Amino acid sequence: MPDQTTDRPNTPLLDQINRPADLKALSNAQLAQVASELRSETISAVSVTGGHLGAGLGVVELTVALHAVFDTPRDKLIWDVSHQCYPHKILTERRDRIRTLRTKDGLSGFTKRSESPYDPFGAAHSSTSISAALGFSVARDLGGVVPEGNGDAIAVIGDGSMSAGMAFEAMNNAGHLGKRLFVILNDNEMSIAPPVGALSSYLSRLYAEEPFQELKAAAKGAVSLLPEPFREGAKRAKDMLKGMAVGGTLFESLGFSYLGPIDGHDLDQLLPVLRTLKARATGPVLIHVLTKKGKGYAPAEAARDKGHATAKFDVVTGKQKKTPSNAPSYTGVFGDELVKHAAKDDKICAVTAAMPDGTGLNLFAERYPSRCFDVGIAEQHGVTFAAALAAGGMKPFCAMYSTFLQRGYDQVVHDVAIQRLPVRFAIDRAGLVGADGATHAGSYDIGFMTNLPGMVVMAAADEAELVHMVATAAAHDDGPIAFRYPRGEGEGVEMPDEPHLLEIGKGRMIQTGSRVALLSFGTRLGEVRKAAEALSAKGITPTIADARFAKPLDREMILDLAANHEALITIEEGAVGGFGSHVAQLLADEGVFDAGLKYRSMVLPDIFIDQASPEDMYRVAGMDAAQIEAKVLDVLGVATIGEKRA
Ligand SMILES: Cc1ncc(C[n+]2csc(CCOP(=O)(O)OP(=O)(O)O)c2C)c(N)n1
Repeated sequence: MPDQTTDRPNTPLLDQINRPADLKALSNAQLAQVASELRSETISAVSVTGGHLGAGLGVVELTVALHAVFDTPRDKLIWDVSHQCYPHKILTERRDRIRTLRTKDGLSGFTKRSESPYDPFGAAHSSTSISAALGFSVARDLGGVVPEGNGDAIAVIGDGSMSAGMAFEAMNNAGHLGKRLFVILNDNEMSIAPPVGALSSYLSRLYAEEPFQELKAAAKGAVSLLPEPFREGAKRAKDMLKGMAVGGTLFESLGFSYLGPIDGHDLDQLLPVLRTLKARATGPVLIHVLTKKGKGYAPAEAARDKGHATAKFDVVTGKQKKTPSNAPSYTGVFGDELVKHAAKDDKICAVTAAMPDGTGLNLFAERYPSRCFDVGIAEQHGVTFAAALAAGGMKPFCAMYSTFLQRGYDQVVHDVAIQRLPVRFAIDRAGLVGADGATHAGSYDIGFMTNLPGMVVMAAADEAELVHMVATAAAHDDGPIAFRYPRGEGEGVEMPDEPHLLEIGKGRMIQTGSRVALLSFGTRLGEVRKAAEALSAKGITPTIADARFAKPLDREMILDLAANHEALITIEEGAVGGFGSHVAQLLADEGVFDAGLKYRSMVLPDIFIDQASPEDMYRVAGMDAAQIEAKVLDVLGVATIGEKRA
């Protein structure tokens, strides 16, 4: 549990706000005061929990304004990605638990339906909010019934998230349906890294224009309908009309009324605009709001990523409290190795979907900018783009987190696998990831990649193995190949001087024992070794093997293990339907079970595991060393005293 006793900011007015409805009675000036206190409270909370700081600080005023004007939870406020939701959580009856954010049994770092009625739609992957808001609007108009009632739907989406295809698919549909719907484009000129692409330049052009382009109504002379700041006489009206002619045409052509850009830190602009729109809008409206990521906290404003994600920190100095690492991170090892290969082979190129730092491609981008592509939050496009890079004779590494690769799955099937194109998938954050929780768990890629004909699927057991796998992937030109590795630091193993090429579909023996064989795929190997040590103290020496490949399987090794042991246990950091399922299929097809082999498969359980430390999450999953040991004792029929059977 985070320390609850650290200095708290002085928040007299915020202390009186128990729910969003309490904001209704406050003047604009008092709301500005609430915003200021809310900012301090957010900084204070994140300093003890760590987490997403910059995005929340950027929407403090917007959060206050939305809750002051709209009637949540009847009105559905939907935060895209929802990494900016901490101020929203503080205002919506969760302030007492805000210092448990992202911890075991604490508040989620994202919006979550099961957590609060004020979170009508959960998120964590980007660009879903407009689709969700449209769904709520249509449900409302069709008479859908929910306990809180169905009012307005408001999506708040960042400029980074707006670059994804889904956002445009939703706007296209919303413009066509013409339902009353509010989309707030929170434009802070940042994604995690600076945003890329033509949309970002388009938005920059919009705010280079005069402020306050107005709704169509303004053009028709209905200026008196507008709130006070819009009635500032002829010049303002002229500017508005002038702005209208150039501003927001992209959104208007999609069927939205466009309003903006307005200063998202100025409640005197936000409140009247939102009040007017709430009173008058009939169809879909896009409100373009300019904000600053990290606003109001100097260390965040000054940081390269504007305080996107932070460890716990000291509020006064902004210094983060990071535990020193003993081994290189898997991400760093991948990034470094790829740069080495790129130096020797000018066909190697790299694709990231808005995560240059997160995937370790930043160094590659610096050294070989013409061969490194940040496609924005656009995994589907990124995968197809990589497929065509391969078809065009390049050697693309498509580096994505397991959880975000899910977005590009049809493209993996249709554009890469069916065409047997040699795209190299570097799958980061494989397995359980900790504080980001279930939405970010990399649980499914073993299953969904091994399903595909012709796909080679590897998992690194440690950072040295990752070195070999990068080399193996670079050399593999026959078809697609994927290698997965977890979040965080490696095992601290000795690193090879030179990588060597792994034979496709061949595993390696780690230790030869008897009675039971433990066949590991990926980084559970460390826990398997620990379990084996504990077992040898009990007189059982298991055989240990590292499969390296889930596809193609090392049939010879697996059948040999099966033939020479009473029991075989597979273990992997993935859901059912992955490595173990393929092994079971092989054993069944070969009639091995007919001869009585005891087979067990340790996979992630069929539940979504809430956030906690990765160690805690693996304990919940039943996959730590003690639980592996218990599984062995269980399968061999050795009684375990005082221990629950795994
Ligand atoms: C599909 C998907 N890909 C990648 C991410 C990782 N990610 C989380 S926040 C973020 C940046 C979002 O930028 P923006 O929408 O502008 O919001 P800001 O953080 O600037 O407020 C990214 C890339 C994600 N959440 N979902």
